Amino acid sequence: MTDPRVSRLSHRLPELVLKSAPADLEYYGRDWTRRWTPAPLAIALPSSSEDVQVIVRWAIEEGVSMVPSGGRTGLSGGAVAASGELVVSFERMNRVLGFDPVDRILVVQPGLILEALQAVARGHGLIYPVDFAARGSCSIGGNIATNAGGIRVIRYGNTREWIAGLKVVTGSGELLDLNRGLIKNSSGYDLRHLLIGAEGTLGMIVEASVRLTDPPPASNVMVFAVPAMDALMQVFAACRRTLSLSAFEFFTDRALAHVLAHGAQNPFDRVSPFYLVIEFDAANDAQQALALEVFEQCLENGWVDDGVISQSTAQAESLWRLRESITESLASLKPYKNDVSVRISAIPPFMQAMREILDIEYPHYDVVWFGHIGDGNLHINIIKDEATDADAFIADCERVTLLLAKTLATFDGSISAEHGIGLVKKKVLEGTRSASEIAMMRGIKRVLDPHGLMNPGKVFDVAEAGSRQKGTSRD
Ligand code: 2HG
Ligand code: ZN
Repeated sequence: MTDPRVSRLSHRLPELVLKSAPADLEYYGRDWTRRWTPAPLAIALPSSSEDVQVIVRWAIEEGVSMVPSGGRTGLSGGAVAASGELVVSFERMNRVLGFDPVDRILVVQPGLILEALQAVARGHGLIYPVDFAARGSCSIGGNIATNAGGIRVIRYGNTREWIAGLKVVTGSGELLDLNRGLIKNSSGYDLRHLLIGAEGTLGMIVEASVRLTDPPPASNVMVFAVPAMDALMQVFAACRRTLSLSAFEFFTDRALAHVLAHGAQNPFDRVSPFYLVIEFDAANDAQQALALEVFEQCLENGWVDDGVISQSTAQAESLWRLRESITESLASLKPYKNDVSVRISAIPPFMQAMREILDIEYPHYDVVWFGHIGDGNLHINIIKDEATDADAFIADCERVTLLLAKTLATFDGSISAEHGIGLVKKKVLEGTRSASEIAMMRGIKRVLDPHGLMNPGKVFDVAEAGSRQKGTSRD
């Protein structure tokens, strides 16, 4: 039997697509974290901003919380609906609304899949440069809500850099039209930037103006096998001095073992503890020659054991697969994910400090390091052993995350570089943001979401710990 609140919504918006079959609740209620049991009230699939406004007004009257939903590829539980929320899926709002070649701005709906957006940009002779492995499933709305980063941040920055305007429905049902594609706009607070990275806790993005840019020159990819942790950033310095980098990524032998077991091709004959994937401009012979010079310099200095430089597009793709398929190769093992960042200059001592903690704390788990080392962003995935049960494993990882957060604080780092806080990192937000910053965030939420219905329980609880809490997580 349909919940009477859902019937009233359907009555108010007869055209609205609503789903509440058990398989739909399961599918739309979870994200890639796979940790929480989905339990949404229902799924609404609006087709316009007006629909979203009607939904929010209904939610206020009924006191129903809402979870905005894109591709649900998030790794922090930001799109999880586990406590009777209405999931507002933007799946049907996935159109390109316009393109202006002078402004080089593409206006899109939030449900547009990143890969489709990139293809539209290429069709206009331009690119949308934010890119990552989940491109085929994640949506631009979700990318904006988490200020997603990815593999080319070193050259192009995060999603935030590319958002020229946003239309947003706030928690009071108001439609805001923020920045409107302007390059220059010094007229007070830039609310657009508050919404970017807010994980849907302040409002729902219903339209985005996305900036495009010129395609880069032809590039090439090389993978270096690196014998020691210390050498990683020596190689970085050498590459950055000489080459024009568009990606500088790393992974360990453990990550390689998982991707090889998952079907990737190993370009090396022997195992090294670390690997670097380096993408650089290679539009002519001189630029290619520079890459070889850097490689030789790294070999001479003992920073690199071996290396492979791609000779074709197919080989470049196969080298990229070594890095890009890590998440997928680990997915069935349900790893506990860390997504931490420090300033690039702090990477060597920070990695050393992390390694000491992890060696002591996780002697029996498989610890898989990889990430965007050229941006100061490390992903450390922890994989449970067979003997430990799932709840004990999470409890153990959360205990160690508190230790990591303390170490991060000494390096002025962040507990979430690009995945967001969601539910997974909520307990350690204080490790990264001061108490007064968090109090201000709560204040901002009260202004934009006065009824506390926008993705409640994500990032932080509405009420401070100790007072009555309105949250959705079971953690
Ligand atoms: C990546 O860089 C993604 O591949 C996913 O941010 C990282 O699975 C992860 O921990
Ligand atoms: Zn990443």
